[in-house]
Amino acid sequence: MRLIAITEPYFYPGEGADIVRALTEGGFDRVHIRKPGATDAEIGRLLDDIDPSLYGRLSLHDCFGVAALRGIGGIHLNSRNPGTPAGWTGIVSRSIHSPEEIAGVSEDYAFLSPVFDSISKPGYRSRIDLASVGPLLNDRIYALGGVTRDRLYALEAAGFAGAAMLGAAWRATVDRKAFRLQFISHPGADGSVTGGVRRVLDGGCRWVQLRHKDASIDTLRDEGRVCRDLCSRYGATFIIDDHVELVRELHADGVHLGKNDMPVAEARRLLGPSVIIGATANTFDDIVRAVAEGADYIGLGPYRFTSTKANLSPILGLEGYDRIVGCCRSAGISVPIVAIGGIDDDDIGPVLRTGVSGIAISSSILRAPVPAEKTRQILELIDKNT
Ligand code: TZP
Ligand code: MG
Repeated sequence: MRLIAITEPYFYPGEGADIVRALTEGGFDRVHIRKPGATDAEIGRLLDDIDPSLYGRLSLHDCFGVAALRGIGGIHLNSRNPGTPAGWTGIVSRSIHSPEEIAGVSEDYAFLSPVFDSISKPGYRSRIDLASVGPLLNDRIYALGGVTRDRLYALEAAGFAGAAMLGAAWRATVDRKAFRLQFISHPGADGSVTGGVRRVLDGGCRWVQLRHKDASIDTLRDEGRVCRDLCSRYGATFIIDDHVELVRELHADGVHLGKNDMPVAEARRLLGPSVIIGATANTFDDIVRAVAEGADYIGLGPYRFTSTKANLSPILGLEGYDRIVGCCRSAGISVPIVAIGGIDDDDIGPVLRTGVSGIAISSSILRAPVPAEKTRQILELIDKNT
């Protein structure tokens, strides 16, 4: 089964190195550089960061002149660039969107999409039936749309010659088990957040968000270093609240952004696809927007009133979660959602039954006499209810 990676539509720092890694260590046979609206100079700068010995394994979706000039192996035809340029002797591929189009493919290969509901285009649902497409397929048809590594076997069995991945090729994977309990830090009596982090990790929590609202950047940097070390030791996911500028420096796994923080799309372009970006939402529309901008998970809340956060959005309650999670399901949005805000033991079962994937907690853990023990109990409650 041949494997192709398609780039994210935007440029980001370090992308050339990611493409090299995909071709040399990631198991990909080819990389398609798809950058709608990019200039020749922008594509040229990306190519400068890639060893020319790999150029034969690249295809360009735009700037075909650059492909000819730089000795790129392939071009991919699309509505922006529908024709093969005169004199082109390299590989040619294109996209098709229904099994009926397979017979008309005369190019070297074609992507048939969407074979699954798309990861990168929320709401782009599949209408292709894997069980019946087999007899129509030939050795030039690659599956595209919602492809992940754990779906490759099914695609091979269906008769596809290969598969193309976009989102799954580059994006961070949210550890679903770790996601089920997220600790939101809050300063203790000593003014520091790190004591609480130590205790929840000891209790088995494997997802920590460093949140310290009034701390200076220097304090955050110091606390962040401690949290990074602790999370690495316990194999926990480490997320920084608000501070996009600290993510690279502290080697955090991700950042959590609220409505008054840097927009998700802007953070995505600065940080690239492999950093987890979480977004706060209070409505279904917030979720749609955040996912379209590239959020990997959603913090949906508040569940009820809490003094941990100032300027709370309207309280959602169980009814709010029911309604919003239902809207996500109907729209084909499968991004993991964590419920947040004043959640206590008795809420865990009912909140999880609305369909959210995790629970984020601060005060009910920190106020417990033994926070590590409380963490263990909450994890047990979560596991009993999922
Ligand atoms: N966002 C919405 S509520 C909240 C945040 C950060 C605080 C959650 O803490 P607690 O103490 O569990 O309500
Ligand atoms: Mg914030």
